[in-house]
Order: sequence, then C-alpha cells, then structure tokens
Amino acid sequence: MNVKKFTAATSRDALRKVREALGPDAVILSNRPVDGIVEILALANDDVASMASPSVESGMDAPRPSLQHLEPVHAAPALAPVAAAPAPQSYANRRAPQPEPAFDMAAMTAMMSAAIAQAKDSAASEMSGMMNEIRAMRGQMETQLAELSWGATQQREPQKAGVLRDLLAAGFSATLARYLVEKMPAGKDEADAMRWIKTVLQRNLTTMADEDEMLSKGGVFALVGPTGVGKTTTTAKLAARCVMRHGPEKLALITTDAYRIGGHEQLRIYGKILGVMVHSVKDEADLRIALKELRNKHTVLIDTVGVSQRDQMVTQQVAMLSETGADVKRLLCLNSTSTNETLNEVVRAYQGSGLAGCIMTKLDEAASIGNVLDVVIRQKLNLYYISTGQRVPEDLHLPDRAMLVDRAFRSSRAAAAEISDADLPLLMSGASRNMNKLNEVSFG
Ligand SMILES: Nc1nc2c(ncn2[C@@H]2O[C@H](COP(=O)(O)OP(=O)(O)OP(=O)(O)O)[C@@H](O)[C@H]2O)c(=O)[nH]1
Ligand SMILES: [Mg+2]
Repeated sequence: MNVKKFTAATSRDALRKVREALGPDAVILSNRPVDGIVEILALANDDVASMASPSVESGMDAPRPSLQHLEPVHAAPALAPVAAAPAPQSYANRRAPQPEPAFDMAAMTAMMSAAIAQAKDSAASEMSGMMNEIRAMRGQMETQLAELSWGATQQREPQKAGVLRDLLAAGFSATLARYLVEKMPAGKDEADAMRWIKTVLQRNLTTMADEDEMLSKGGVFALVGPTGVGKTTTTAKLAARCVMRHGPEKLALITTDAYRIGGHEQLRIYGKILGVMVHSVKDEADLRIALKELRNKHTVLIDTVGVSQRDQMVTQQVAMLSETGADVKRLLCLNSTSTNETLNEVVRAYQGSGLAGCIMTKLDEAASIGNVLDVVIRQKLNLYYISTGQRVPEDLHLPDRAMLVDRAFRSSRAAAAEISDADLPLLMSGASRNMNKLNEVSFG
C-alpha cells in the first residue's frame, strides 16, 4: 500500500498532481491546509484493493500514523491474501464469519476515521476562511458603493462637494461631514449651503447656558483628562473666577497629585496667591474625608493627576471620584491640538457613568478646531469653557458657539484647497459605517 502525499498552493493544483500521479480513480484520504498550503493524502485505486490483502507494502511514502498505532489486538500472523479486490465497505461486510486479517480491518477503520477527522477539520477551517472572505467582500462593496454614490453626488450637486471639502479641511470627521451634507436641503448655492451647515453645527454644540450655572450654584468639580492637557492651569483659572465672585473663604482646592514629586506644588502656589487652602489627597478614603470636611464650602475644585486615556488607572480614577459620597461633577479637559481619533478615545476612557461637561484647552495652539468641535458635538458634551493660553486667569473664556464654528472654517481655506474633487469619494467611503450613530444631530 502506498499512501502518497501531495502538496500545492491550492486544492485544485494538489488534486491535479494526484490525478497525474495516481490516475483519475485515486482515493483521497485527506485534504487539509497546512502552513498556508494544501496537503492531500491519496491512494491509487489499486492500492485500496490491495489493502484488503495482507501484502502490506513496507515502504509507505507518506506518514501512516494510523498503522503505527494499530497493532492487532491479538497478534495476527495469518494475513491471508484476499482474492478479489473489494471496496472497503464490501470488505467490512464480508468480515464475519471467516476470521479475517484483523490488522487490515483495523488499519482501514483507523485510516477512515483519521481521514474523516481531517476532513472535518479542513471543512471547519474552509468555512471560517470563507466567512472571512465574505466579510472582506462586504466591506469592499460598501466602500465601492459609497464611492460611487459620492461620485454621483459630486456631479449632480457640485456645491455639496465644496461644502464637504470645507468640513473635512476644518478637521470635522468624514462621518459627521457626510451626514450633514446628505441632510442638507437641495438647491442651495455654496454660500447658502455653508450658512446652513454652520447653523446646524452651532445648534448641536451644547454650551453652559451661562456662567452662573457653575459659579453661582457652586458644587464639587473635578478636572480630569490625559497628562499635560491643562488641568492644573484651568483649575487655577477657575479658582480665580470663584474668588473674584465669592471671596477666598467660599472656595477649597483639592489635588490628587500626591505621588509625583512636586506634583501638588503648582496648585499650592496658585492657592497661596489666591488665599485659598489646598488639600492634598492620596486615595479614595482621603478624598472622602476631605470632601466631608469641606462640605460647607460653596465650591470645591479638584485638580486630578493626569492619566493617559490608554492607562487602566483611568477607570480607577473615575471610580474614585464617583464613590466619594458627594456629587462630584467631572469636567474633561480636551486638548484642541489632538486628533479627532485621540479625542474620541479620551472621551470613551473618561466617560464613566457620565461627564458633567468638558473644557477645550490650548485653542490658541490648534491649527484647526473642527476635530475638537466634532467630538463635543458627536459625544454631546456640555462645553463649559474654552482655554486660549497659559495666563491665569485671563485665558479662560465662556464658549461662543458662533465664534467657535466660524473659527473652525476660517483657518481651513488653505487645507481645503489641498483636497481635490477626485479624493472626495474615497474620503467619504470610510464614513458610511458610522452613520447610524449620528441620528440625533438635530436640523430643525
Ligand atoms: N498654549 C496654551 N498652553 C496651555 C493652556 N493650558 C495649559 N497650558 C500649558 O500646558 C502646560 C501643561 O499644563 P498643566 O496645567 O500643568 O497640565 P495638567 O493637565 O495639569 O498636566 P498634568 O498634571 O501633568 O497631567 C503648561 O505649560 C501650561 O501653561 C492653553 O490653553 N494654551
Ligand atoms: Mg496638573
């Protein structure tokens, strides 16, 4: 008996090799992918016949695991030849009552089960390969359909393409840009279209109604966010605003920056200048005690230690601020110079059970601000303040929605010129998959 192994890049090639070597009646024992190629174990039809006979050939080219495990239960020296060359099934049927050579029967059964097991394996892996291919094809089709549909829009309504280019150049995400342009009523010229877009963006930008919401009402506010986004500086700016309105006694400052060398010093200096006590806490228990002691203060501002949004410490920090027994409102500092993707990641990481709002920082350093406005709009964050520089307290302002939206488009003219009409379908095609998240943007 001569089990032969055939390998090729594809099943088809491997089968061709089998046919060439063993003829069209070859019996395939197994067919499976191995290390990226296809491996087929096959027998010539004549060999199948000879399996029934005891004249087991000594030289098997291919591995024959089954045979090696298959010593007959009772040693069977009598491997009598079988005259006819029956198919395996008929051989099995003929087994009793004549004592048949146990070796061959066992070998045959084992070969068959090994072949079946391999066939099952390869069917499963082929199925999962097929599913992956179907998924990839679906993705490609979606992309191409989106490209086609954008190509058509561009020809039909060229002013939409212009608006789209401006939105992308301003830093808005392709998803939001596409959504807005698709919802835009037809028949507007480009200036009209832009006005409509700006109005919709403004309407969907939520800002603190007026400063009284924070300063008059008071409460406990924690500034959170990744490292270096301006939490301490913004805390000092807010503290100065509180002191100007209510005097230093009504305010307390807490820093959770207890373990970095000199971590709390920065805030302590601001506290000294303003005449406000700064409390330093190192853990949740500390914070609980401090907030209990300070419950009579009109406003408590907590400056937290910066944690990367990719660090699992964020979760601990969110938990620490949520379980103090007091109502701690978390304000997320968003660095306007970060990319849209990074800012989305930051919001996701810091969201916890809900943010009270956000503060845009480093607006003065940002070349475009559509990226940060996009995140605030899509994540429906309440924008409390904008920070436009390092000076305490001057560089903190209440957000002006019209000004912010105007500013987003003002600096983007040069960038818009760099996006060609031919690029638009491609840029938009990736946006199609996230569209369903946007159905709450209001246009009325
Ligand atoms: N240009 C500019 N710089 C800012 C602004 N806000 C803060 N900075 C500067 O950014 C740097 C970092 O500010 P911090 O307030 O220390 O930032 P932080 O978030 O407290 O940093 P960590 O505590 O290390 O996480 C400082 O040099 C600030 O002066 C801003 O709005 N514009
Ligand atoms: Mg700090």
